[in-house]
Amino acid sequence: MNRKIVFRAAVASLLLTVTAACGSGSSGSSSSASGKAYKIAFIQGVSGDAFYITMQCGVQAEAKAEGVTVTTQGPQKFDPTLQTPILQSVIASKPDAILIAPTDVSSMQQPIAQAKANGIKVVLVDTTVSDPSVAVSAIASDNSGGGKAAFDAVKKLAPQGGKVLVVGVQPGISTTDARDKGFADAAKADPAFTYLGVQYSQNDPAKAASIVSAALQKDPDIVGIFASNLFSAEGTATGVRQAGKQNKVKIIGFDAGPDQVRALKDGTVQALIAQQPATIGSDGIQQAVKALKGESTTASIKTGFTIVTKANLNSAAGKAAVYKAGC
Ligand code: T6T
Repeated sequence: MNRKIVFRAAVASLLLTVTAACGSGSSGSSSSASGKAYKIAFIQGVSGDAFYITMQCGVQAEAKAEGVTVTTQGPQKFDPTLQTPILQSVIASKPDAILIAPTDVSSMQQPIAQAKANGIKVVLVDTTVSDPSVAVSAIASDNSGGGKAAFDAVKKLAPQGGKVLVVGVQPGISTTDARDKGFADAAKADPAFTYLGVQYSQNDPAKAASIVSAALQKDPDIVGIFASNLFSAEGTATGVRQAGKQNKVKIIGFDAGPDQVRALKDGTVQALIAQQPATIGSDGIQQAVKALKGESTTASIKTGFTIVTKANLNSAAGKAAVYKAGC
C-alpha cells in the first residue's frame, strides 16, 4: 500500500469510528466558542428508560448547539454498585465535565467527589446526593411538589376520600423519596384519607404488579394509588387490571413514557405527572459549559411538570409532555 492509500484508509476508519460512536450515544461537534474541544460525559440513572432517553435527546441537542462532544451511558439497573464502575471508567477517560443522575444519595457521594478531585466539573441531573456542593449545578423537577400534586389529583378523582397507597421505587433515590414524602405528607394531613404507606417495587414492573395485587386483596376498598416513577406506574396499572378494578382504583403515575400514555388512553391510569427531562438535559449541558468557561453557574435549578390526563393528552402541551423512545 502506498502512503496516500494508507492515509485514506486511516481517514476512512476514523470516519467509521466517529459514525459508530454517534450511533451508540456520542454526539456533537468538537469545538466550543473558546476554541477548546470540551468533552462531556452523560451518565444516566438507568439505560433503556424513556425518561433518561428523552433527557439524552436534550443533552445531545444542546451539545450540538454549544459545539461540545458528549457521550452517554448508563447502568442496566438503577443500582449504585453498577453505576460506580461506569463513573470510574468515565473519570479515567478524563472528560472535562460529567452530567450524572446518581442512583443513591449516599453511595454515589464519594465516587462523584472523586470526579471533582480529578478536576472534572460535575452537574447533577434529576437525582442528587446528600451533599450536592460537589457539583457546579443540580437540575431536577420539583419532586416534593410533584408528590403533593399527585395527592391533589387523587383527591379530585375520589373526593369522598378513603385508603391510598404509594408504590415507590427504592429508598435512597432522592427524586422518588421526595415524591413519596410529598404525597404522604398531603395524604396524612387530609382527614378524609387513610394513608396506607409506601411499598417499594425496586424499579421492577412485575414487583409493582404483585405489590398492588396483594394490597388490593388485603384492602379491596383502596381508592387511589400513587406510583412514583415510570416502571412502578407500569406495574401498578398491570396489578389493577389483573384485579379487574380499572377506574374503581384511581392511579396517578409519575412520568409519561409510551407505556404510561397507553394506560392513560385505555382508562387504567387517570393522570400522569410528566417531567421535563429534555430541559433537565439541555440545562445540564449549559451549566457544564458555563463552568468550563469560568462563568458563574446556578447551584440549583428546578424544572416544571405537566399533569397529563385524557382531556389534555391531544393538546399541544399534552403531546409535548410525552417522553420519547428515541431521539
Ligand atoms: O422518574 C424518573 C426519574 O426522575 C427518577 O429519578 C427515576 O425514575 C425515572 O427515571 C423513571 O423511570
